[in-house]
Amino acid sequence: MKVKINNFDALIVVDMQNDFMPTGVLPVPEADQIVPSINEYTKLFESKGLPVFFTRDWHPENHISFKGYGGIWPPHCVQHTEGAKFHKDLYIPSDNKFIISKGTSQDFDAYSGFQGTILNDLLKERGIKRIFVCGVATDYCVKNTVLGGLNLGYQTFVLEDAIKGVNVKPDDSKKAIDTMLKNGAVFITKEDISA
Ligand code: VGL
Ligand code: ZN
Repeated sequence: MKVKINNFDALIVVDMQNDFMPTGVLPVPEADQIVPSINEYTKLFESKGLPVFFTRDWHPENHISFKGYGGIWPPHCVQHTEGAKFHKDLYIPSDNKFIISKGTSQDFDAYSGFQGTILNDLLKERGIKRIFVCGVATDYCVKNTVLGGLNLGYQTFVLEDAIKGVNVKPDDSKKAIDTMLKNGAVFITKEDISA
């Protein structure tokens, strides 16, 4: 398939934070290996003057998703900690980029970058019609951001060569991919993009 990037496209990079890297507290296997691929996509969008949105988990230290506070996860991506920072090699453009923090209230969790954020408003304001999603984790925040984008009416592409799953159960990522496909997401790689 050939996809030509146009002026109504935006890139969304999901949760490429230290705590989700293989050495982090909530490791997504091989998450660090997609950094170069994500950087290529970011530079492509930047070179066309298109916006890039970086979501991040940004939890208070007593967040509802944490073990001991009603949730299932070890404490992760606590606001202002090293673990919440983006991977050190993740390329962040100096202009036309937006950091979207989610899960910022103690009593509300957000797997989707659209939940409780201004992401949809920022996209709409810019006339964005299509979103291209990459990052981690395939089976949680990537999946929910993609489904959110589809429900909000965006044509949604998943960048297959720039996602990784956590796979709490071994086939979680596979199931997530099936669900995204069923809901209308289109999976592509760099080879499919014609600049
Ligand atoms: C995520 C688990 C908990 C994710 C966030 O970014 O996919 N997963 N919080
Ligand atoms: Zn989280």
